[in-house]
Amino acid sequence: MRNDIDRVVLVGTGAVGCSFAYAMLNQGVAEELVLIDINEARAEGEAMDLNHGIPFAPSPTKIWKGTYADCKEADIVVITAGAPQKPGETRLDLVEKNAMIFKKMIGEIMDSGFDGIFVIASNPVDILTYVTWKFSGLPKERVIGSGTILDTARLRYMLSDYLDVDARNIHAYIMGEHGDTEFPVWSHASIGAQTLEKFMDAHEQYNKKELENIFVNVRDAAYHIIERKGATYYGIGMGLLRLVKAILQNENSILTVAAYLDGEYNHKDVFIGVPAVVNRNGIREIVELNLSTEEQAKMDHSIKVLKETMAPVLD
Ligand code: 6V0
Repeated sequence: MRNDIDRVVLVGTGAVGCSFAYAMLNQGVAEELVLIDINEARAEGEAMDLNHGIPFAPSPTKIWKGTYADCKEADIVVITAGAPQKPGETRLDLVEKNAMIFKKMIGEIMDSGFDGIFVIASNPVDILTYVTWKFSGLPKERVIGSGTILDTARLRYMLSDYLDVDARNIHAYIMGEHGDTEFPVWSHASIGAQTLEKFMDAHEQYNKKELENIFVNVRDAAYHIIERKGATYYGIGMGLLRLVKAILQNENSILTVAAYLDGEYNHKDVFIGVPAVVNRNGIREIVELNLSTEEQAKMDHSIKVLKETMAPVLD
């Protein structure tokens, strides 16, 4: 790591990786962006194409197709490599395929002398974040999964659309696995500083039964998008940019990311989507909400499913 120049290495220049790279260039958040992909021609082509946007960017970013040796001086390595979900396939179906890819890839990155922060987006993200932590040997604070950052964004957008309030004023989280067992934390949702419940009570056109439909649409959004266009990438690309910016600019922002639980929410030894304070050192702390009994049961279930799925790939 160097203190003067921010370098981000992106491994996986597919749809998600390039949406993130494009967002990075547009917001000028780092001086250097290195692109790595097993398909080297693709990484090279993407670097060329992105470079041609530099005259229009807010500040210059040096972008090139690199190798794992470039990770040595990286502040952050973002991983979006791997097989994507096929129609009808759950994120957990991807586990074995992507865990194998990850073990090899993390080894190569660590061999470079990398000593920064990992940001993982490949699915199943909670499990691959654990695999990254285990095989990198880095402290838990410096391995972060995108977790439910996208699901939370989807919830905020859909609530904003229903309630006709700016999504930036909707404070509501999706927690748990980034996948079928995730859950909304209605007990701590607010619109500005007012509870969601009070806000809805004050407007007779809103029906609380609609909240369940909104959550189901959030949970199943990836399936709906994949059915229509084959993949999802813009939302997560912007979510990754938000996370990387929170790290590089030492923001102490609260984001729902996959973080390592060490007793929080009554669980240990698992990475899962929880609100956490993110800064230049990675995860500063996990924000522990006082979940309702029902929400805690959903968290317990989500962790049980993750641990059961993860066990065979950790040997
Ligand atoms: P894609 O467009 O197929 O891109 C994947 C890229 O990874 C390709 O360019 C591959 O060549 C490359 N790749 C594969 N194996 C290796 C390897 N061993 N080393 C280097 N590069 C490799 O997929 P897409 O970009 O759509 O998705 C990438 C991952 O992100 C998948 O696992 C998705 O499931 C996951 N997503 C995660 C989301 C989240 O919220 N965390 C959201 C959407 C997708």
